[in-house]
Amino acid sequence: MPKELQPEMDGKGLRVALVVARFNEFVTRRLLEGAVETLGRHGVSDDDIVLSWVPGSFELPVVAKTLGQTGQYDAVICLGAVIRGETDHYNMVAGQAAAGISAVGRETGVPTIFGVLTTENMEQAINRAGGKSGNLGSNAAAAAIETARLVQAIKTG
Ligand code: INI
Repeated sequence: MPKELQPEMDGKGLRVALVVARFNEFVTRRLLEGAVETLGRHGVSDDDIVLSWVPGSFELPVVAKTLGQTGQYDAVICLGAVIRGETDHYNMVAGQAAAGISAVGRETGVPTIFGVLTTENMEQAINRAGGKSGNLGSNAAAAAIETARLVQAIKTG
């Protein structure tokens, strides 16, 4: 049987950085609430969470990278809401945020979580930010804990 690495969903002692886009703040505040609630439920202390706001989702990667490079965090969670408008600005912002956040994780080695909603309209966004379709911020927090613990387990052998 293979030796399976099974990260515990225990957040105690984990240091987590949250980066949140102010654009569509009505939605992103709810993502933030979901993330903080889930981190706390899994044992992450308030004292071990830092929060940075950025203007929009496009700015998430550069701040996530700066945080990751400090070596002070076990995970960085990026939260944003990109809602399709009249122009193709949506595609640019959503695509660059996704590619940038993905690159940050690879470059820093720090789990960097994509908690950016991409929806056709505000109603869909609200549904997925604590409404009837759950809360992506909460999912992002759970992904951060699991991935951070897995990385630790791999490093410690
Ligand atoms: N930023 C978002 O987070 N969501 C959006 O829906 C959005 N739209 O549609 O424009 C958005 N634009 C701002 C962008 O993220 C940058 O802050 C801006 O372009 C300055 O670099």
